[in-house]
Amino acid sequence: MSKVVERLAELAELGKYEGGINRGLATPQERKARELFARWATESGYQLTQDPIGNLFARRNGSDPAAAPILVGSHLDTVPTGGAYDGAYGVVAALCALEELDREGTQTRHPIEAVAWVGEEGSRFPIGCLGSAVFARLTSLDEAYALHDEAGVSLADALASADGGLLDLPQRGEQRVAAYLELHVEQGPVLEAAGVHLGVVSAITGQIRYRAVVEGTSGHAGTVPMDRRSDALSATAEIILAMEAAARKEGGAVVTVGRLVVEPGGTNVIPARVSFSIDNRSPDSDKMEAVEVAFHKTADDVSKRRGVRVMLERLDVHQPTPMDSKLREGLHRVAKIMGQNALDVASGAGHDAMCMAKMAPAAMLFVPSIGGHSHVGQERTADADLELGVTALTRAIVEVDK
Ligand code: HGY
Ligand code: MN
Ligand code: MN
Repeated sequence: MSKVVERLAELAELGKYEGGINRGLATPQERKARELFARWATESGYQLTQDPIGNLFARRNGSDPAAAPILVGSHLDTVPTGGAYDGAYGVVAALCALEELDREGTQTRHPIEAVAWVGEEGSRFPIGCLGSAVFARLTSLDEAYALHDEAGVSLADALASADGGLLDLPQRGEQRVAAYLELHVEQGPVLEAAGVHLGVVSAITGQIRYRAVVEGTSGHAGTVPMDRRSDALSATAEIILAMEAAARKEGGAVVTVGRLVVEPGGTNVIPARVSFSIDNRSPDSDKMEAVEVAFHKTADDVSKRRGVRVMLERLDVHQPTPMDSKLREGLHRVAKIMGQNALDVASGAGHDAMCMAKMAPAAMLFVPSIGGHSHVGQERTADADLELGVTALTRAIVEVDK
């Protein structure tokens, strides 16, 4: 069994339950995953450092110590019903690529750093790509530390805790990045349908995350006549369906309400307050705008017609992010040399590469997801594709180093 397959199986045990894998940021299971990465990297002789939010960097020296490092990595955290490959694959593959360079005795000019980003999913703390956003200075450390989970625990406290916190490692000082590469499972059906084993990402879709609250009036489910109600949940339903209709009408836009809380939550009590998440995405920012406009139009309408109050808070905004064209050409050259015809594919999923592209040339490689499934326990990629991806990543590092 290859190292990449073996290590992914070991990681998949951390946070595993019948619903998939759950490794939220700064939880004991996710800390164990960071410890495992640190152990593997140390065993292979790389210098390990950590930054203040918990990102890990395993450095393989280049011939020119003054050169800025090439960073290669992905994230170790998962959504609550995660699979074994989203994020973890790119982290393990980065380490395997460095070890492959050692095995073949290839000396790069740039130092190469395998990176494990923290908090990419934004599952426990509500900002996505948190570790890479802080690293790329898009979010301040203080802002990040002040975030809190649904139990009211702040990230600062979670990172200070013994069982979920930072590891005991030297601080990463270096801030320069020559280039960023990320290998990831596609999480969609395109490569499999095309019968292609490698994808070169053209662009990462734009994404806006919000928190919305609708407030109405509670009351007895049996005695309040329908024309006297301000039912927060019925108003929310109208808003959600209006956003969905706008996304369908625009085409190429997707909107998802994945989490919704109804208060007070009694079966015979009219809902007084609904809070819910909105995940609005499109490769075209005008379309994301159109979905947000649909929210506000319907919110105004139901406020008047149903007597409810509607609030919307933007939590996280990422504009559509094109990948670096020169790096993309390099990835195509690598695929060609490997006898693989790589497909240009857009990424509907968000990635740390969105943040890294703000501070350095960034590019992504995809391998196929079986059935396109992801963010669910049955997420799966064939072992042969996992191994092919590591080879492509190793060759890509050498290509980018030139
Ligand atoms: O939500 C996303 O697209 C990513 O998996 N965090
Ligand atoms: Mn994900
Ligand atoms: Mn991911």
